[in-house]
Amino acid sequence: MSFHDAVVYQVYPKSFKDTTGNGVGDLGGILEKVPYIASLGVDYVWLNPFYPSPGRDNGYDVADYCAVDPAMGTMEDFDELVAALAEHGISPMLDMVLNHVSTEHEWFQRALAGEQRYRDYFYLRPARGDGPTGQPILPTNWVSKFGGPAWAPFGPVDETGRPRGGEYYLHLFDPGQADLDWHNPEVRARAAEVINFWRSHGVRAFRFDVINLIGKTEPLADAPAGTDDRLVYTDGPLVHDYLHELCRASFGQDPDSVTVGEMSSTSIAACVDYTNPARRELSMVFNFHHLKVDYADGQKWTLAAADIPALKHILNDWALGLQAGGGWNALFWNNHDQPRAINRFGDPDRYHYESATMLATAIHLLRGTPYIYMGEEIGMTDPDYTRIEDYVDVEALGAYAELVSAGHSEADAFAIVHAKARDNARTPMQWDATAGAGFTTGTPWLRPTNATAINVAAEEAGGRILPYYRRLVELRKTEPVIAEGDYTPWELDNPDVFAYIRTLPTPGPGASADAAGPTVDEADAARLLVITSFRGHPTTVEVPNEFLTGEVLIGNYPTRPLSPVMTLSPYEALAIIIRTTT
Ligand code: TEU
Repeated sequence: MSFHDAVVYQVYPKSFKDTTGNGVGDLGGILEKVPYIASLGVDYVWLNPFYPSPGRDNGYDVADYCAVDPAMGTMEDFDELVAALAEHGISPMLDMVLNHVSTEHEWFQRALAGEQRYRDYFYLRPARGDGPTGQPILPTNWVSKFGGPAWAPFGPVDETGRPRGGEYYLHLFDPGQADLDWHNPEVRARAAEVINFWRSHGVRAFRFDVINLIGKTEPLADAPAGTDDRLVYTDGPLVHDYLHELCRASFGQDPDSVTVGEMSSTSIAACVDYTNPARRELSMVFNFHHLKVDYADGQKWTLAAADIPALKHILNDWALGLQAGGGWNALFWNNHDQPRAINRFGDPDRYHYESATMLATAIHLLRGTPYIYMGEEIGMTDPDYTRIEDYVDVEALGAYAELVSAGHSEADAFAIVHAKARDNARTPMQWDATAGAGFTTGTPWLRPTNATAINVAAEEAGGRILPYYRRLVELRKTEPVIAEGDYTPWELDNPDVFAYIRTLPTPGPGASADAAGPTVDEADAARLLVITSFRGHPTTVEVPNEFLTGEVLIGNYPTRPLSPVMTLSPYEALAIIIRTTT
């Protein structure tokens, strides 16, 4: 499949490069940096939303799906960017936020005006009576992922805060993001129209935001007491029907289309079905289970050391599960919603280079499609913010308020937000050591943190992280075992080391149902042993005898003789290949 040897670079437009001096990134800034993006060797650039938006959720509250926010530029700027990327063989991947729409979008406004056609685009429900203290019992007991109830008054409210029209609308995220009712065929048709509009601008790759929330089972029902309400509305069976319909009506008409679904709180079984090519739904999925191993009791807004054994078992289970079902995984540590992985799973203070490159090796040589989030290729870290006022994200500020109201001290609440906030990943791209980090000549919307030490210019002038990432991207294209080889675990019970073996050609049928893989040239027959230590102290790993005569394909420490039991240095990564051409 065309995307098996691809690598995706994620650009958060608001923080990538500002060309107007207003302190906010724009499309012109991305255009300016196309040569840099091309120098990474990547194939796609995922652009977070740049559409007109009130900005309550940094663009994920879309007010017009088929336009460019004037603060980001013009449609001509976008078309110019597409052409410039194409000159380097790179395709844009656009972010489709179709589970919900801004309450300032025309559709919601016309629903508020009473037009039944548009009222039917949304989940509008009456309260279910009054609770014991006289408060309204909302249509379901669901909560917003940004805090508070998931239902808000639809239209003007009376002096008690109840909607005069007696209806509430569903918003699984911010109240400014109204969930669209995908049971309505017209909503599904409008979604296809949006995608086809961007296809008409040459776009062939799409990322679908929380797309496994569009199949909410009717009638909407409470989550049983004490259970996670996400289980009630996530991964509904209708999601598969709607994705297949969307594929046929839009992106599936292009043989070179590539799609990725962001799957919140999902399962391996569901993701096999979302991504097995025979089902014509999506190309691949993001899942987040591996990024919850530093959550206490599964709760994000807590502090807990990363559980490395759990992490490697999750990576392993997902690799085996999708492989067995012929599915395909997006491989990532970082994105615009996650604190930076180098802070969560590495030690950027004592082992900056080793942590960054070990983490990269761990996923870039896995079975799946790797994503590089802007800045991780130069080892960018979380910011050294010291006050809650440094943070702006709606989710983080909501969490801080809830933590304080739940009895946490302001210092403890800040410490949790400081570790978990999405803003940590959204600080401006650090291009050089100047005051605005080369991002802006104005005042950046978020303060860069350590650009004097960590920036593109420094990496280009002799750094070791950026060259290492470029090598990993290159290897995915030059060593077919990486893109197409089967995955099997190695030393799965080693609590410190995540290791695995890739094999090409894949063993007989049944090991990997991915029948869509290309035929394999015997010259590409190989086995690859990948070893990554997730510890800041020496650890040991066994090396299978067959690899002792192998070639070290890539590693982040000076090579040394291979031995049956090796002591790994802190955050060491090592990949050994043996050519098995018969
Ligand atoms: O994120 C989905 C989501 O669940 C996020 O809340 C994210 O997983 C969480 O913050 C991690 O702790 C998508 C977008 O990526 C995010 O930026 C949007 O805020 C959200 O959907 C609503 O569109």
